[in-house]
Amino acid sequence: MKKLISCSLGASLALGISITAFAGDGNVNGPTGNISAAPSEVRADTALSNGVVRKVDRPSGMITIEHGALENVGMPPMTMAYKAKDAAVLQQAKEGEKVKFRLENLNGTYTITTLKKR
Ligand SMILES: [Cu+2]
Repeated sequence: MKKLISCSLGASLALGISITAFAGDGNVNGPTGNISAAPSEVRADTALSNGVVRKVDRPSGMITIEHGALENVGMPPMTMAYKAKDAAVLQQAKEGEKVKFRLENLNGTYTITTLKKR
């Protein structure tokens, strides 16, 4: 039995929903040849967001950032402390500075993976 997963619904996939288009147990007539190779809704997965560093807590590795909506993690505008991915990220952060940064949800922990002055 073959299952064909639809790849055309980028938005649904982005929400973590996989859609089984055909789950028949009959014959599937081989490759259809019309698989779209140009997803129309791919978001730049490394997009940076604007923010302002409000606080840097080096001992705990936390950076407080005031930011707008972060689409990739579904977060509305807020000021919140996030974990720095590593020492390099922590070192980039300076209180009061405007930055571009990338926040990702890594195993349930919101983590700043990239941060640079803008
Ligand atoms: Cu938040």
